[in-house]
Amino acid sequence: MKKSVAASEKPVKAKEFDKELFKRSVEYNVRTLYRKNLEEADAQQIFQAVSYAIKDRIVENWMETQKAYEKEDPKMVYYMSMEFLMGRALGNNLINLKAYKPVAEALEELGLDLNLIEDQEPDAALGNGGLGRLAACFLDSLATLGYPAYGCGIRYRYGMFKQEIRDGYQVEVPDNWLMNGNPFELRRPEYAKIVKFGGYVSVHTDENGRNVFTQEGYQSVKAIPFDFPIVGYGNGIVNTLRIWDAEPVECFQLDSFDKGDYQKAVEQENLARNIVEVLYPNDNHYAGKELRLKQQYFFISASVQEAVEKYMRKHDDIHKFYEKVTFQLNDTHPTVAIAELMRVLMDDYYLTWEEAWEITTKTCAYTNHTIMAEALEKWPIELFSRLLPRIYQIVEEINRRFVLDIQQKYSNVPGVDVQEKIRKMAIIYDGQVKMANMAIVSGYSVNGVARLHTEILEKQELKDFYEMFPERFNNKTNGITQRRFLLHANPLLADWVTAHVGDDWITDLPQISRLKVYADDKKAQQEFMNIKYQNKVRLAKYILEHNGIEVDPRSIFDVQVKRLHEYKRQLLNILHVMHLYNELKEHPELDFYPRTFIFGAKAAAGYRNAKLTIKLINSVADVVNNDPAINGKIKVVFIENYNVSNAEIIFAAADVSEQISTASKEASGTGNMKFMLNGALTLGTMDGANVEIVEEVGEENAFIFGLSAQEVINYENHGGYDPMEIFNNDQDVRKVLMQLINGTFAPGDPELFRPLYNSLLNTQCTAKADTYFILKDFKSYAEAQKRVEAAYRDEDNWAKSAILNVACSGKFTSDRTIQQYVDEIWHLDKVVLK
Ligand code: B1H
Repeated sequence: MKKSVAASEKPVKAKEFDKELFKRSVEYNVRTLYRKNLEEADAQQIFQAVSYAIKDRIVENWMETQKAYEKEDPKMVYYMSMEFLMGRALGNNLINLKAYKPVAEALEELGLDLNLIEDQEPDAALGNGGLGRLAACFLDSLATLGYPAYGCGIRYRYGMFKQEIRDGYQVEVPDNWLMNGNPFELRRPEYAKIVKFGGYVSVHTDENGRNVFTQEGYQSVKAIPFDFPIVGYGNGIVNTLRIWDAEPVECFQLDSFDKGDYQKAVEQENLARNIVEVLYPNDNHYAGKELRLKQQYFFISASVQEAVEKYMRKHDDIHKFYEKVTFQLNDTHPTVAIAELMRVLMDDYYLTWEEAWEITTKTCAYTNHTIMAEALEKWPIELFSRLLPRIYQIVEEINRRFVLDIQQKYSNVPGVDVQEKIRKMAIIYDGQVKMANMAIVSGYSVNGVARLHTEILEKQELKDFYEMFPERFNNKTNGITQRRFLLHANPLLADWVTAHVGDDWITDLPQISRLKVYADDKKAQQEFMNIKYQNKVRLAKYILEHNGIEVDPRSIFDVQVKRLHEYKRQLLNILHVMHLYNELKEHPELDFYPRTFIFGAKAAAGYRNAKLTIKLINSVADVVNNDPAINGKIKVVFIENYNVSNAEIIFAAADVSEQISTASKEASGTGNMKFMLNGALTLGTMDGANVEIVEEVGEENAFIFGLSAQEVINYENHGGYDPMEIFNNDQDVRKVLMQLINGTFAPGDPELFRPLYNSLLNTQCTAKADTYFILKDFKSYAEAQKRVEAAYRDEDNWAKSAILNVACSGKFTSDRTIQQYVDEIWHLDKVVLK
C-alpha cells in the first residue's frame, strides 16, 4: 500500500447532522424554487428541495477535498468510460454522508416519507449494464478509500431507454432523465474545450526545422463539462464525475455570413446537437456507427485536453506527466485517448515521437471486459481517417513501429510465421483499425475482470500479446459497493448484520465473515429467513403495483436479472420453466415446491432473438400464471424496465441467483455478487466470477452445473457437438422445443417462436445451431434445479447456506478491487482530510 499524504492520522468523523437546519433549508428551497410552502409543493418539488439542501452540504466537502488535492498534489486516476450507470443519487449521497436515518427522521417530522421522495428521482441510466455499473461502483470505492479520481464520460441527453412491455413485447421509450433538471450536477463552462472533427492535415516545417501538423477545414464542437459529486463514505471526501455536454462553437452571426459559412455553421450546430443525444443501447455488441466514434473522440479529446491542462497548471515538465496522472480505459471504447494524448504532446507541446510515446505508454492502462467476438471494436479505416485525420496518422505510425517490433522479435525465431503474427496482432489490418490491439500495444497494463477471464485472455484470446508483453497482463476480479447494494438496498439485513458483527463491514466488507458463527444458530437462521420474507413481501408489492401479477412470498424466488443476451441464456431458463410446467400438467399429484421465476432484462433495440425471448417469457407467463390446473405452483414474472433502482429491491428478495451463461462467455458478472451479498444461493455455471464465488462459499452452498469453459472452448475449436442428437434422444427437450413451434404459447401464431427454435436446431443446416450450448446443458441444469428444490425444503439448512453466502461475500467488494488497481496498476496516493 502507498503512503498517505496527509498530516492527520485518523479520518475525521462526518460532521454531526443538524436536523433543524436541514428542515429549514428544505422549506426555504421549496419557497425560493417554487414560491410554495411544503403543503403546496408536489412530490417532485420536494425531491428537488431536499436534494438541493443535501447538495449544499456536499459542496462544502467537495471544495475542501479539491483544495486538499490541490495542496497535496497526489497522483490521480482518470477513469475513462462511455458509461457510468449511476442510478439514483439522493439515497446514495445520504448513505455516504451518514445522514440517511437522521434525514428520514427530519422529513418524517415534516410529514414526508424519504422513500417516496427517493422514488421521484429518475435513474441516471448512462450505461447499459455491468460495464457501466462497475464504473459507478469504482467511483464510490475510490472516494470512500480516499483516492483522487475523476470519472470522465458523456452527458447523454437520453440514457438507456425505458422498457415498456406491450402485449408481451419490449417497446423502447426515450428516457428524458433531465426533464426536471438535475439538482446534483454543476455546469462548468469555464472548463469548456474545443473538439475538432474531419477536414485534412497539412504539414509545414517551422523555423526550427520541425514538422508541424495542422488540422484544417474541420468542424468543431464545444465540450462543456458537468460535474457530479461522488461522496465517499463518512470521510468527507468528494470526488468528481465529469461528463461532457456538446454545444455549437458559437452562434453564427446573421449579419456576416456568406453561403459557405452558413452551411458550415448549420452543420456544426447539428453535429453538436447529435453527438451527445443518446447512449447506444448495445451491451456486448459493436455496431460500427460513425456517430459512436464521434462520441468516443468527443469526450476523450475534451478529457485528455483537460487532464494535460490541469497538470500543466501545477507543473512545468510535461515529461513527468505519468508521475501524476494515469488513464484507465474502460474497455476499448475510450482507446482513442492513446492517440489523442500523443497528438496533444506532439502538436501542442512539441515533444518528439519518442518522448510522447514514453509518456503515453506509461499513462494508459486498459481493461478488457469481454471475449465475445461481436463486441470487438474494429473501425473501417475509411471512416476513421475521414473523421479523425490527424488521429489516424498517429495510429498508422504506432502500427508501423509495432509491426517493425514484431518483425524484429520473430524474424529469426524458428517455427514462427511472422506474417501470421502480424495478421493477428497489427493495429491496422484488413482495412480496419483494431482498438483492442492498440490498447494493448500502447499501455502499461492490460487487465481482465475475473480470474477465469484473465486466464482465457492470456492462454487463448490474447495469447500472442501475452507472449510478447507478459508483464503487462494482470487480473482484477470485479467487485460491487456494499454501501449501495446492502446498506441502502436492504436496510433490514444491513441492520441485522450490524447487530451481529458491528458495522465495520460498511467500509471493510471481509469483516462480514464474522457472521459465519451464526450460520448454524437456529435463532439467527430464523431471523435471517424472516428478513428475506419481508423483502420478498416488498418485491411482491412492487410486482403487483408494476405488473399486476400476484405472487406468493412463501414461494421460492428464483431470479434472473441482467441484460438479455443469447450467451446469458435466459432461453435456457424459460425452456426449463416450460419443462416444469409440462411435468406438473402430466403429474398433477407431483409434490412440487411453489416457485416464482422472476426475469428482468432489456434487449438491445435491434437484437431480434433477444426481443423474441422477452416475448416468449411473457407468453409462457400468460399461460402458466392463468392455468388453474397447476394451482399457482409456478408463477412467471417479467419485471418491466429492469434498472439500478428496482434492482436494489430485487436482489434483497432473491432466494436463487441465476448465473447460467455459457461457460467462458461471461467475463465476470457483477449481479452474481449482489445476489450473494444479499443471501441468495447461486445456481450457475463455472463461468466468470462464479468460479471465485463458489471458491469463497463452498460448492455445497451453491448449485453448479453444465459444461466447463474448457469443454466449451474445445467444442468451439474442434467441433463434435450436435444439438440434433440431444433433440433425438431427450424427450423432455424435444417436447419443449416442439412447443416453440406448435402454438402452445402462441395459439394464434404458431410460427412466432420459430427463430428461437431454429437458433437451437437449424434443421436446414445452413448455419451453426445452438452456439451457446443450451440443449447440451439442459439436463444438467434441470438436475441442478431439482437440487435447489430439495435444498429449499430443508429450511434450516437453506438459511445456513444463505447466511454463509452473505458471510463469504467479503472478497467481492469493489473496495478490494480498487485497492488492487491502486497497488498493482495505478500507484496512487491516499488523501486523508484533516
Ligand atoms: C461487458 C461489455 C460491453 N463486457 C460493448 N463488455 C458495449 C461491450 O456499448 N458497447 O459497445 C457495452 C458493453 N460489457 C460486461 O462487463 C461483461 O459482460 C460482464 O461479464 C462484466 O461483469 C462487466 C464488468 O466487467
